[in-house]
Amino acid sequence: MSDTLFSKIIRREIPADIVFENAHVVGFRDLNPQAPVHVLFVPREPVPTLNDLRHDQAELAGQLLLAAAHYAREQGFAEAGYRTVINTNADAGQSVFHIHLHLLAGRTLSWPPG
Ligand code: DGP
Repeated sequence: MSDTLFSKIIRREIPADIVFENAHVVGFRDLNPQAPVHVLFVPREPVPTLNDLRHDQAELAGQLLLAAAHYAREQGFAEAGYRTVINTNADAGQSVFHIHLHLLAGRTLSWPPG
């Protein structure tokens, strides 16, 4: 499996503002934030896209969601609300092929998204 920018962030080979870490997931601030809070939650295991996630990796998806919810509670915006997004491939604008969950918060988020 190819190495990604996000694997390098996880290994601390390139800098990032890491705000969450556990055995399964690392969370760091997006370089190009789309909301006052914009954190990317990335599994340590480098799955390229949601299409590549296997059934035996189902726990990985759960860990991403649980990490985001934990962070939202810890930071105090869980009740106000937040959005979680996984972009997959070209039509969704995926640019880094290491699956990641965007967490956006800190403003009212419109729907439908662009
Ligand atoms: P996506 O479009 O879903 O693949 O989102 C990739 C996000 O990654 C995008 O919002 C910008 C962010 N990003 C790209 N390069 C870097 C980087 O080097 N550091 C950080 N912190 N974020 C990055």
